[in-house]
Amino acid sequence: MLFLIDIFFFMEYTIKVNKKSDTFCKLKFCKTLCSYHNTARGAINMKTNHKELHNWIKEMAVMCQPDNVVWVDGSREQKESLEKEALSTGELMPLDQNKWPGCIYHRTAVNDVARTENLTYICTKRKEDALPNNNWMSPEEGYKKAGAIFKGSMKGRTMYVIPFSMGPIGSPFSKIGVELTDSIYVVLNMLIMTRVGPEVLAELGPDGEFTRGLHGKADLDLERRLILHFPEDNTIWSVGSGYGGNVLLGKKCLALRIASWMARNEGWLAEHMLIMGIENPAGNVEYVAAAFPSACGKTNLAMLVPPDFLKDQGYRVWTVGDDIAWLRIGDDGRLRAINPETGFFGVVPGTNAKSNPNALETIRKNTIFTNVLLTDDGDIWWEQGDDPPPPEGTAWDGTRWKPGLEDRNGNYIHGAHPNSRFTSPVTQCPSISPEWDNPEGVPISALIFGGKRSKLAPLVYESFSWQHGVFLGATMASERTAAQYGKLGEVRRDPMAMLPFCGYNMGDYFSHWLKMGKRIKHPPRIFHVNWFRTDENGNFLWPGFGENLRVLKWILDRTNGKKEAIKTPIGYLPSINSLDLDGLDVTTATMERLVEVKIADWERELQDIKKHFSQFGEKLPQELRDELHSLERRLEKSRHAVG
Ligand code: GTP
Ligand code: SPV
Ligand code: MN
Repeated sequence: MLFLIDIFFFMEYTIKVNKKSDTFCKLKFCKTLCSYHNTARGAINMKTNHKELHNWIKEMAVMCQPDNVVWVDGSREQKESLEKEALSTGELMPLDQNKWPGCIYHRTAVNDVARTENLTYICTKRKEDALPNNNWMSPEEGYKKAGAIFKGSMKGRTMYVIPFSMGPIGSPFSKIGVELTDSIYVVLNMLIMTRVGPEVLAELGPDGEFTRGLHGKADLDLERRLILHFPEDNTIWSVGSGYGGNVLLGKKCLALRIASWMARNEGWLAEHMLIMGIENPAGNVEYVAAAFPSACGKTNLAMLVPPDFLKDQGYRVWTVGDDIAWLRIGDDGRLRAINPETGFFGVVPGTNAKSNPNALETIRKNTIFTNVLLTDDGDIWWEQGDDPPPPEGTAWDGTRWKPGLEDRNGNYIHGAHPNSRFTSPVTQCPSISPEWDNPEGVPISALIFGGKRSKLAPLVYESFSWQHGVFLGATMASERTAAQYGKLGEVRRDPMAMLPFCGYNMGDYFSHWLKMGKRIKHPPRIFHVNWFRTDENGNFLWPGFGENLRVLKWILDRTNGKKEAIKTPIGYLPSINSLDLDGLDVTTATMERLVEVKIADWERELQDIKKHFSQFGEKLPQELRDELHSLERRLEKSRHAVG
């Protein structure tokens, strides 16, 4: 019988189940195994003789017991038929096709609207390889716990097999994954976010390395939800969720947590960074990559529209990526970056013609909208968009909604969830860079860290060296906003914006960054920005959005040795005169506050950094201790100088 199974598995998927195998199918588990060959429409080209891949799919199917196994081939026909199916079951909802051509709507379960960091684990043999920045479980326990939830969870459902590439197929940057999922919503998102199709299997060949991703919705019970990463097995198991970052396994799970592990072993960097090109009036394009924590403005910056004053001079911005960057040292001795994704999974609320016109244009067609407000005539709406609220509709949680609704405590009730998202192809973005899928990546001139700091951090400053830049990244922090739980304004350290995404011990991660710097012949300079400094009334001092280009201009001028800077204890700062502020309505007094370095505040910050560093113990690289002491000395000196 085993022999029979093997024969079947080496056959192409176009072969229909014949009479003989029909009897065979009556045997235990064989329903699943036979339908493995019984292809979906359009999956004709999905052939592979990768034995390990077949064995793994078989094993997972035996565990999850789906009724069918269907290969996803990236074809338009299959996409359309899956959409139709999901619309018929209510998994997706239609939108007015005149207003939103090619767009569909999805609502997640009410308890399933954001990544669940508390249920996300790194499962390594040794605990210290994952701590202190991750939840840890042993691989045995992880497989056992999640396995018990997966067991039989796909009965009555179809298991889709999605072979995908993160990065251009065949690029030295790229990695291949295969996601098994019982969610059509996941399939449709993956088709936008990653490269899917027979080319991926061809690239994989008979024995290529791939990330094994298993996702199952199970019963969407918060108590039975686990997002597990097994970096030693190149495996991800995600069960009990249907929300973006938990289930689109190519994104945070592979492209950051698993990839950061691979990157350390292979000598590159996998980062939570946008990538953008800035074209000057002479037509030269220079690229920067920037790491800001979730919901701190990566998508906005990546799609920046220059203010008229700079546009008229000939400045242009090119979007390469808005969330993830994979960086390698090129033959030219520069750091080069690719965006491994092919889509944007962006925050909807707050997207309007003023804040992000390019995003607005991007999401007009062929977009999946998740958890925004749905009107009865197939239109959608979100807070801080351009349109006034509709008289009524259905909110993200499925309840009836109308403007002015308040809860018992008088709080505003949202129509769209604050973390509602759009999924759109990057190619629809008006500012998409012609280099966005260059398999060699783009050369990076500057790396930028940033977060929301209402008080402390100046608008922009430059590190003294790569090592000092790593210190800036390792100590960066962001304040909790009203939308997050925890104490309002409380500072959370989020090194390199990777706290929820670094798949291994963060002390080792800092060491890896330091090592990388030594290997790059022409390293990019490292900067820190903060668009979020406020006045006493909580108003932003800096206009932000398009005007951020003025800061990027200063950054690039610095990397080209063109602008003077003022040396302060925390780094190099621009003098107000060195920033191009023409045509900008910001007073000199405000500018002075934006670049102010208050020594007393930084001394308090220093104490907090010490606490932050102490959690890494022995793993904290000596270089970062040195940087801490140097900062302490510079602050002391400066305090004495001031008197
Ligand atoms: P993730 O997709 O979760 O990783 O988020 P992101 O980093 O891409 O954040 P996004 O660009 O979606 O922005 C989040 C919020 O920051 C939005 O509410 C924006 O309005 C706000 N924001 C972005 N840029 C600026 C800025 O320059 N100034 C101010 N004041 N707010 C900004
Ligand atoms: C983030 O939270 O950083 C996101 C959204 O980009 S998710 O894909 O859910 O992680
Ligand atoms: Mn993100």
